[in-house]
Amino acid sequence: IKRDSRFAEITEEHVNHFRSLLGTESAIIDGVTRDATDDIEPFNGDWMRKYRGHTKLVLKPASTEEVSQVLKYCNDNMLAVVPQGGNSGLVGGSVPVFDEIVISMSRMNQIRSFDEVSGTLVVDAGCILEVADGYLGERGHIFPLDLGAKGSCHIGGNVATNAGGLRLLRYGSLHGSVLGIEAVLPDGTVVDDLSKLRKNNTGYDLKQLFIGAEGTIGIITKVSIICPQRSKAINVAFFGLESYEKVQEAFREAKGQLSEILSAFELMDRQSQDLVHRVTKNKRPLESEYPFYCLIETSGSNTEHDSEKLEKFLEYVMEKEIVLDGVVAQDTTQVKALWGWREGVPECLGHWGGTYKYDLSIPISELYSLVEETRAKITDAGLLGEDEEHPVVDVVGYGHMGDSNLHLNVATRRYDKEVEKILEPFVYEWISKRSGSISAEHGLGLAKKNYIGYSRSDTMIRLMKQIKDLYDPVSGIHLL
Ligand code: FAD
Ligand code: 2HG
Ligand code: ZN
Repeated sequence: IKRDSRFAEITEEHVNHFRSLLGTESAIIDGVTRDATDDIEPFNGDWMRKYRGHTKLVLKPASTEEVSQVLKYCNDNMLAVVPQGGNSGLVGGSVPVFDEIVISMSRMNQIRSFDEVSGTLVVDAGCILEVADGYLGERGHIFPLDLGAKGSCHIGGNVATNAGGLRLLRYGSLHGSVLGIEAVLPDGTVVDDLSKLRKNNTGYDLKQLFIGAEGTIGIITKVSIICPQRSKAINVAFFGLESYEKVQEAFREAKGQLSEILSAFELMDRQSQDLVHRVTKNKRPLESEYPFYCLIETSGSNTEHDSEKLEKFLEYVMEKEIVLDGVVAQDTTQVKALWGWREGVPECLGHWGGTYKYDLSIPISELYSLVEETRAKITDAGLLGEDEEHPVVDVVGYGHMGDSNLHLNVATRRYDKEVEKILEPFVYEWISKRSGSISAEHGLGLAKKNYIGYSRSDTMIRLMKQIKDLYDPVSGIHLL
């Protein structure tokens, strides 16, 4: 992809303007008039070490008013921007791949209000997810989203990507829990829809457009969100199973028997757990190894009731040989350790170099066969092996079984064109044939932007372009 030549190059005059606008020195990392190589570095990289940015200017506004002034000026002067939250995204959407100005939300990180009766939290977009959840924890509540990047991702970034995470099964999508949004359009207009109401059927629900828009129509500055009660009783179990058919049976039983207390049902294949083990060297949860593993979490309000339910469920699935072996965490340390085998997968996979990531949604019965087919293709091409000559370490599948969301990951020693040629468009075509989604929860970003047609019809893409044009007529259709 080429830089859009309609956009202006940044000059000293622009930088001086931003300096007068934002006031303090700490609000600007300036590589235009000064050497800021080290400071600017983190804003030009990404978590996967896959994308490289070339920004020379990072702006850190401290208020909605400042975001509005910055965007208006950039719009008037044809300066391209990219919003950046915690920069934990997995599709390259937050990286200034040309020379865009990074609008970092990191200084807008206050918790604005919390209503303990309704559970409504209002936060700035730059608030880190774990910080908000910690705050809620002290008040008996929980953030309705949890994911491995919680220590760095921002709530604004979560909403902009419509992140799914580990407990969507229980708490639903952000499209349901976000009650209001304040955002700034490219021309500086402040969209003041920071409602705290659960119900509001007065016209179009425009805030939904910003949820999952990945910053393409504006920058989210504040979010109001409904947060559930934190459960007193949390149990985590970890199982070994002999086949993907048994995994499906276990999921059906878990839904039936654990019903309202089931809060997560995660899937990991043997290959994913082997790689975690090779990196962490931690003691495995089960004595033997199995082709598949599941992690089940329950959360409820009554310890005795929950334990009884879980025990009955365990007895049943073991007796029917749906599950071959299992372990239940006995304390919070063990809960964390078991979750580590699931949450640690993305990080451990990156250990050898790079990972090709596919975040897919397809009907649950076919979910795993794509992993097997992909592994066979990579193996047949002679690309998978133990030594340096082979680019691929392994092909693994894991993910949010409860949401029919598979993460097909190909762990590699280096990003390699030959590997890529086998994976794409094969994976996208496979998904498209089954009317699935090529991006279930991570978004399009730069990685998937050209593949949207595999999951959306021409009509849907045309409607999206019309919305983009409406809110951002200057950079217009080029972003989609
Ligand atoms: P960034 O990466 O900074 O930005 C993401 C996108 O949103 C970019 O396009 C950016 O321009 C835009 N953006 C950021 N802030 C704003 C804003 N305020 N207004 C408008 N646009 C904005 N994702 C899941 O869905 N589920 C998971 O389980 C999950 N687990 C992960 C585990 C790990 C270890 C890692 C590294 C990532 C994981 N992710 C997961 C992906 C990622 O964490 C999420 O996409 C997260 O929501 C991104 O938030 P962020 O603040 O880091 O956003
Ligand atoms: C997860 O569920 C994340 O762990 C990351 O969504 C998935 O790295 C991936 O492919
Ligand atoms: Zn995920």
